[in-house]
Amino acid sequence: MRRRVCPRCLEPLTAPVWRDATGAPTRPPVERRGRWQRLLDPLRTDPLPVPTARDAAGAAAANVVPTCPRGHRLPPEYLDRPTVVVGLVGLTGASKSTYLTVLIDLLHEGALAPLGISVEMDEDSAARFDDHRYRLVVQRQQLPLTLPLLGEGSSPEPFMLVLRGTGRNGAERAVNLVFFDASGEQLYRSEDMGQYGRFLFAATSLLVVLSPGVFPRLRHLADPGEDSIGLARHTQMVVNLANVLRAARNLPPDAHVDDVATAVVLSKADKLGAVPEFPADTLRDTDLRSAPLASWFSEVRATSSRLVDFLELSGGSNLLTAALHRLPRPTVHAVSATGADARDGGYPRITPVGVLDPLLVLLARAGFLSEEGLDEEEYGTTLRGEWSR
Ligand SMILES: Nc1nc2c(ncn2[C@@H]2O[C@H](COP(=O)(O)OP(=O)(O)OP(=O)(O)O)[C@@H](O)[C@H]2O)c(=O)[nH]1
Ligand SMILES: [Mg+2]
Ligand SMILES: [Zn+2]
Repeated sequence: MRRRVCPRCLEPLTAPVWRDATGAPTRPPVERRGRWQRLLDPLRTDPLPVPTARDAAGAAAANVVPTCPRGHRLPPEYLDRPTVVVGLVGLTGASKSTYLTVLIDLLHEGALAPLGISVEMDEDSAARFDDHRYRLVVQRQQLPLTLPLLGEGSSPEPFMLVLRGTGRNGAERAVNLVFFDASGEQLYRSEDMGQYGRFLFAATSLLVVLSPGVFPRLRHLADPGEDSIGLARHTQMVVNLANVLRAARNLPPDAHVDDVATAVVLSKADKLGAVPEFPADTLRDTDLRSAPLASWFSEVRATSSRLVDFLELSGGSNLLTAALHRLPRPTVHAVSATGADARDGGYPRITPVGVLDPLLVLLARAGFLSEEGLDEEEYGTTLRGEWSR
């Protein structure tokens, strides 16, 4: 079972603390308790049971809400669902915020509907998200750089979503999907990762965003400031990230991490159209209506290795070696969030391509979608199974 954490302060959650309208801790407003139960209470050593939907309904009526030990309000029924914590990692200007804004917008527009999955967003996240969306998608302006955090041990405010679908047996399944988008400036030094990247300790899914302009042979595509960052710093970022993941689990530096998956996103791929070596057909949208997910996934596996070849050819061998060997279960994806370069602060249009794939893979790795097609062995077994019939 995954460790449950408060999405705001990342404190572990075993049982929520219930609070009244003034914020004072109070009892969960469950059914009336008999004298015997009250007498037995002090003898209890097991943690309080996780509240059910009925408790939550009662609580809402009584103006009592479940919170984490530090008093952060939890979304309704948060603890009833497993949580997928996605951490975005990438240096300044990599396209983390732009990609995430476009991705969440597509989710809202029903991108997962062909899989029978609906998406809701927590009220508080929705208000913050709307600001980003309005600026990028409606006004077609560049997003501002994400501000670095000040307080040590803090984390950026997450975007919290709930995905609901139907499992194989017809039962409803739901998952909390929590995204953390930090400032690239604080994702490079290992001490900063420890101080401002606490979400990385709780992350089960990683989106590592790399801009083409940072690769030596693609330097002519760099946005202002990007070419001065240097590829070695990106490699260092990947190595530090790999160390943080293992440290969070008390594992030695080269240990296998089995509960995390990584999607490496080659962002701004719209710029790569004019690069002759770029395998242009790897930049495409997954049409979930035209083919089953498993066949998209075996294609993802193939495009991923072609993209690795391309990036190695572009001078990224060291970076790719670090990412593929040290980050858990990596796949590489070509993505364009906006479809075009910004000119004078504005995009001519917003036409995203390939944005959904990395998330689909991460959701499969986290167990919310079937992983079929993603791994060679698994595909091989299916084939062998067919042949032996
Ligand atoms: N051509 C193209 N440019 C993009 C795309 N996404 C982002 N950019 C450019 O890259 C700039 C930086 O993008 P951001 O999303 O702010 O980068 P970030 O990774 O969030 O950066 P920090 O918040 O500083 O860590 C944007 O202002 C655009 O100029 C894309 O899909 N295509
Ligand atoms: Mg940003
Ligand atoms: Zn909290």
